[in-house]
Amino acid sequence: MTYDFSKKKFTFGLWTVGNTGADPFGGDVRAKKSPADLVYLLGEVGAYGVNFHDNDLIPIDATPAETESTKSAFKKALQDTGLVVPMATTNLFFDPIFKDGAFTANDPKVRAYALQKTMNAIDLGVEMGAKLYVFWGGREGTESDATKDPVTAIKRNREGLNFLCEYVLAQGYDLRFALEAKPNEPRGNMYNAVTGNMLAFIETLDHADMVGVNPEVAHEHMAGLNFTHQVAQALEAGKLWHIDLNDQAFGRYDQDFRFGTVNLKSAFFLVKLLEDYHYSHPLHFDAHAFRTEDYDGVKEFARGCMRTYMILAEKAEQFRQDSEIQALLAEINAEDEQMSAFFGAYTSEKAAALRAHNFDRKAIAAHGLQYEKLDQLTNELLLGVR
Ligand code: GCO
Ligand code: MN
Ligand code: MN
Repeated sequence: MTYDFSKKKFTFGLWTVGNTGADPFGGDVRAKKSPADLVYLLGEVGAYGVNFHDNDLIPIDATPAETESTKSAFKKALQDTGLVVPMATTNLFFDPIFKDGAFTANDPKVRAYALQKTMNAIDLGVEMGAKLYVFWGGREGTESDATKDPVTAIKRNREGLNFLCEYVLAQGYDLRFALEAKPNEPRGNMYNAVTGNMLAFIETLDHADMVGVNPEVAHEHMAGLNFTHQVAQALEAGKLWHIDLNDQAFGRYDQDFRFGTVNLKSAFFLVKLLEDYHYSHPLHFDAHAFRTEDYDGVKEFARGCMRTYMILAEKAEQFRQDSEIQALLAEINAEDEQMSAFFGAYTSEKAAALRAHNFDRKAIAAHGLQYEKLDQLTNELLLGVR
């Protein structure tokens, strides 16, 4: 079956389809492609957009001439393919200067350099059309808490983000930020480890309204959490402005697998949530092809991410249309008029009536909820036999 990928804002980072397969145990298995060539590859598979870290596009030691020629080849590729750049970000983890973090590093020179590098990277992102700027604290953490006061780290992080929000406002850029949590890797432990931490932290910023989150499947799975619940909290708070889709077995290293590779059922509930609430921001696949693949395999990987999303979106629609499932849900969620009188805003009359009400605890508890049946119907729908 073919799918019309243009119905969704599917995006990939230059670092995702451009991943050359190196890992801590072995080197590159695919030849490095230029940013422009990666845009053409994404155009071929039917993606909507491409994201980048500053140094995915412009190497950290590029000369002004190299910078200009890379930028113009990249812009031409965008024009030729019709791809857009919805998001950009800074590489604040690769260069050795960031070995102790960026905004939270103990060395003030590193913290100042991180701000300078991010201002430049924001300019580059905006030049390419980005409307969203992601902050992933790649090395904002510790191996040992003997080395850094975690409260100081929070304050440094806040100061950095406040400074950069002001920078964006001063430039008059139409740009919002999204913070991406990760519990560990590459640091032993990272600050603001999960999306819930980020949501609480954002409310302490000077321009909280400019800052949302970019949750990633793999990161919350690494922390052993239910990703859909993390996303739901961000969504309900009006802060889900971007999402990193991939997959990851619980308890393993940072795998960055194709969306749906391992946990198809969780992926379904995630897609269902996004579709139910009409999530309309980019769907970014922050993942890469298996190390066994050549560039044909990379294209299979990219198409596979998008196909799985669309198939699961269809399944979510089928779930909504399934009369047996919907009848069960209606029964499970049925209101009780007598109880409605107790809900809503507090009044002393309500409290008094509630205190006087006699609940038949045992009869209420004796009632089976049919969740076994509902979950099995969901499985059968996913297995394609409904
Ligand atoms: C990771 C992260 C990164 C970020 C990227 C954008 O585990 O390495 O997910 O891929 O998403 O740096 O900020
Ligand atoms: Mn990741
Ligand atoms: Mn990510």
